[in-house]
Amino acid sequence: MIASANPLFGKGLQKIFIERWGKQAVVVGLTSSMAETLAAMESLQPDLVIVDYDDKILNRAEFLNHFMAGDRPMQVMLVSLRGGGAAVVYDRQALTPSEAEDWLNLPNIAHAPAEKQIPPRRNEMRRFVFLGILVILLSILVYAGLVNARILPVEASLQAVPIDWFFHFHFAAIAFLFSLIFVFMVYSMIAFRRRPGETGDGRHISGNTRLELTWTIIPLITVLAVATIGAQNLAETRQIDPQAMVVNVTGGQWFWSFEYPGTGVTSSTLYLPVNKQILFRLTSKDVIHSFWVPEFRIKQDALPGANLVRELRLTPDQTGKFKVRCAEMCGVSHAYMESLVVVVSQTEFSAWLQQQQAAASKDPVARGQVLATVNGCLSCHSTDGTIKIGPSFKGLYGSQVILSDGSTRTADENYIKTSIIDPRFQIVKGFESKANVMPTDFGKKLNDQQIQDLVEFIRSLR
Ligand code: HEC
Ligand SMILES: [Cu+2]
Repeated sequence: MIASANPLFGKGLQKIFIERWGKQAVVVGLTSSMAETLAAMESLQPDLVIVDYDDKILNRAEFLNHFMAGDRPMQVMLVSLRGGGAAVVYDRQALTPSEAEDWLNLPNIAHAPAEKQIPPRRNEMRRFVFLGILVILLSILVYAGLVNARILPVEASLQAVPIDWFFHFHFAAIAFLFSLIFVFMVYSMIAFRRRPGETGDGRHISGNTRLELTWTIIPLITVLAVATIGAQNLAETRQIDPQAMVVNVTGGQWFWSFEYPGTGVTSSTLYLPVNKQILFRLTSKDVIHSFWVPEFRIKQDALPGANLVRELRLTPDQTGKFKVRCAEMCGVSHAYMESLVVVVSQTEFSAWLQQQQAAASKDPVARGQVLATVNGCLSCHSTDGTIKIGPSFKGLYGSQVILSDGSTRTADENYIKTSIIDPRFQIVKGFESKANVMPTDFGKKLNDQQIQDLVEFIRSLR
C-alpha cells in the first residue's frame, strides 16, 4: 500500500515495482489523505505501507500512533524524495521508542506500549553491580586456580623471575576476560531466554557510540601497556654481566654438546655453577635447533653457520638437575633431543671442571694430580715429605713401608692401589690412631683409569 497526497509519488512507485518485479509486486492500494490511509490500513491489511515522508497532509505522529497500536504484523517504509530518496523500514513488532523518536524527528513524543517493557534505570544499575561482583569473584577464583595448578615448572634462573611475573599478569587478564564473558553469557541465557509464547524478534539496536568508544579505548590502552611491560621485561632478561662465564653450545641431529672455552673441556652434560651468569653461544651442526631449559624459561634458536651464532644469557639460581630440550622441530628424533643440566655450587663446579680437564689431558701424571686435588687426597697427604693427616706421597713409590703389624711391604703399584681402594687392609705403622680416617669409597668413586692415574702421580713424586 502506498500513501501519498502527491499522485505522482504513488503512480511512479507503482510503475517502478511492476517494471522490476512484474506481477510479484502487488500494490493493493494508493491513498492520498490521512483518513483514507488509516481506513485502508484496516480494510486492506497490507504487509507493507510505503509512506511519503515529505507529505505534510499525512500527520506523522498520528500515523505512528495508529501503526504502533495495531497488532497485526506490518512494516512501514518511510520514503523521502527530498532526502535523496532515502528510505527507512520499521517493523511494527520490533519498533523501539528511540526508533519511533527518529521517525518523528521530534523529541519527547515517544509513548508506546513497548516502553513499558523497559525496566527503570535503577534496576538496570543494580543488575550491573550484581554481575560486576560476580565477575570479580569468578576472576579471583580462576586466577587462584591457574596459579595453584602449577602450570609453570620450577623457577630456576634469575631471568625466570620477570617472565613469571608477566605470566601471572597474563593469568590475571585471562581470568578476568573469561569471567567477564562467562558471567554475562550465562546470565543472559537465563534472564533473557525466550519464554513460552514469545515469538517476536529481539530489540533492534543500531550503534552506541559510548559503548563503542569504551571497547576501543580500553583494549587499546591494555595492548599498549602490555607492549611496554613486555619491552621492559625483555630488557630485564637481557641484562649483561661482564663477568659471565661462556659456554659454547652446539646442537645437532640429535644431541647437544657443551664446550667450556679455555679449558679444553667438552661435555654432553651441561654443568653450571649456581648464581653466575652464563653466556651461551649457540650454533648448530645441521638444521635449526632451539636451546630450551623450561626451568630457566627463556630459550634461543641454534642456527647452522659460523656467522649466525646466537647468544643467550642465563643465571641459574637454584641447584638441581634439569633437562635441556630442543624447542624447534628438527627431524625424527627431535623429541629425544635432551641433555642433562646439572646446576651445582661454585666449588663443586670447579671440581667437576678440573676432573673433566684431567680426563681430557694426555698426561697421566697431570690427570692424577688433578684427581688427587679434586678428591681431597692432598688435604691429607703432602707432596713434599711433611706429614699431614696421612703419610706424605713424596718418596712413597718403591719405598719399604712398615705396617702396624711390623711387616714390611714394597710400595709398588699393587700396594698403592690396595691402599686407595681398601685403606683399612694395611695400616702404616705410626698411623694406627688414624686408621679409620681415610675414606673407603674411592674404589667406587674412581674408575680403574683414574686409580692408575693416581698411582702414576704418586710414582712421579720421588
Ligand atoms: C681424610 C684423610 C685422607 C684422605 C682424604 C685420603 N687419605 Fe690416604 N691415608 C690417610 C691416612 C690417615 C693413611 C694412613 C693409614 C692407612 O694406612 O690407612 C692413609 C694412607 C694412604 C696410603 C698408604 C700410604 C703409605 O705411606 O703406605 C695411600 C697410598 C693413600 N692413603 C692414598 C690416598 C689417595 C690416593 C687418596 C685420594 C684418592 C687418599 N689417600 C685420601 C688419610 C687420608
Ligand atoms: Cu633439535
